[in-house]
Amino acid sequence: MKKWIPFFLLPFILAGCYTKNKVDTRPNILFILSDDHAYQAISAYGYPIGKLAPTPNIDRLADEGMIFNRMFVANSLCGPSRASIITGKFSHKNGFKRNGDRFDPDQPTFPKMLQAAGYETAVVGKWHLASLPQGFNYWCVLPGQGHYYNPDFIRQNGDTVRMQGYVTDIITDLALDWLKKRKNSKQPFLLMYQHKAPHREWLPPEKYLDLYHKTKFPLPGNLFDDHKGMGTAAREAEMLISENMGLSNDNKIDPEIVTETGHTPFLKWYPRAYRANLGRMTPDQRAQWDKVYQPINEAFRNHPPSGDSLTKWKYQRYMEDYLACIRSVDDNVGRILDYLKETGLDKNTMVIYTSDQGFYLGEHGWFDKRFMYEESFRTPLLIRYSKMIKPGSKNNDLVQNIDFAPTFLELAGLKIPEDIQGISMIPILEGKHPENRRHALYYHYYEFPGIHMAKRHYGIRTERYKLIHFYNDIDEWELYDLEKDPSEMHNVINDPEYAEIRSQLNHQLDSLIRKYQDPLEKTVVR
Ligand code: SGN
Ligand code: CA
Repeated sequence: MKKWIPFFLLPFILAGCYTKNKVDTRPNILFILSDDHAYQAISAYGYPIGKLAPTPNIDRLADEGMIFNRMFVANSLCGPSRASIITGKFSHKNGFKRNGDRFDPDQPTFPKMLQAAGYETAVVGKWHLASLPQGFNYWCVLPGQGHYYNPDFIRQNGDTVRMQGYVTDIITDLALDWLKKRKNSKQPFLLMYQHKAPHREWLPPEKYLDLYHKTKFPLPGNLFDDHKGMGTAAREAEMLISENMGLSNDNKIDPEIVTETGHTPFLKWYPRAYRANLGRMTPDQRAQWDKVYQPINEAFRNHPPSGDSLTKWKYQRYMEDYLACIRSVDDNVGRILDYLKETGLDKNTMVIYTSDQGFYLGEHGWFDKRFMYEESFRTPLLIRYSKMIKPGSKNNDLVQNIDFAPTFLELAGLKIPEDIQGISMIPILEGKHPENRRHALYYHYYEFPGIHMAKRHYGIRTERYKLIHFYNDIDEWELYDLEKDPSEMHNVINDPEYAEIRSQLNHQLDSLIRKYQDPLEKTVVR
């Protein structure tokens, strides 16, 4: 039977064909997410480490765009942070509170909304949300944390395949291949280019294994902090370089030498992890590894450091490997930025560089993250988009990772759904100082008990102060005056001089809890 198209529908059908053939000039979005990249380790931020281990390609985004000095996360942990980024919501709203939870992939996310509105979307690299990606035309992701050497990837057809090479290079190859394949596409794109590096256990690529072995990294002033000025949560956390960092898995000393020199692995699985990491290497990769690490092992065996010298030695080893991983991220970011330039895509692409949280590089004696203290709560953010952002801009507004979703939706000309909790950064990017900007940040961390034993807490950070409540197996409040005490060494919660401030902050915190509708399940013990 012949089907007749009703006459009144014809204009709509013709308009549909027309828009299909027309180039959609809305901006592209290249979202670069690294894992555990501390702002202290990006040279554009100007910290001493950045001078010794520069990141020239990431810095290009600061020179040509905007660098944010006050970018924070909603929950300083990988999975939760990624869930907040794609939903624009706090963990209690998107349901992903701890690593190990499963992200409900049926809920709305900004990639889904962009895809539905005509964007071509892709994600490559670390995903870490347990469920598989939705809302992407193309994806290829690492299972869980992924591996540095010869990593496995889950492909869209459901296969898991092992790819030979170094994870940061491979993720970049996948991103570039996708960009090249869609070269003649008329649609704008969203590419989420997400690195595993520089996540623990910091395995650098072959060519950078000894890159920083001759560099002496300055010790943070509070490397030997006893946390007496802080609180129980800081004292009981298991993230000390001195005690909880593994000589084998983290510092790359053979487990037999660890035992021989009178040390014990802090956790039973550390030697296993060391062997598993090395066990993935090809004979050639392994030979290059041994060439660099055997002399370090020998030196350790012959003159094993102890006490504070051991802590300093571990810190130095940690920085060498961590920063060498970052060097490779930076090189690969350079490859992508060069491609954008060569093809002219740079003009119509917003490029974002950020990390899933901050990281301790020895501050308070720690590695890892989780806490609402500055180094883990704050994360790097650099954005370049020449049509909107004045080159060389520096921003001090309080922004948070729940702000990405509304920013990208607004950029694409879409309506921001009412239930998104973030605020679009577009006015800030345009150089405005908008009235509705954030004056206080809310934070909530849940993963306790668990690895590193950082207790549950929530709190508020204003321009100057931070009030934190640690709960569940304790009930303790901490207050820091960030202007007088930027390193957060002195909890002034019981100082009568701060009584008035404390009650004001309490009040403000209550209103944030109400505003964001956090049910605060204080009684949950897992
Ligand atoms: C692993 C790490 C931990 C880290 C968590 C979470 N150990 O368990 O040190 O805190 O991931 O990191 S490792 O030796 O196995 O790497 S997150 O970035 O995924 O949240
Ligand atoms: Ca992380």
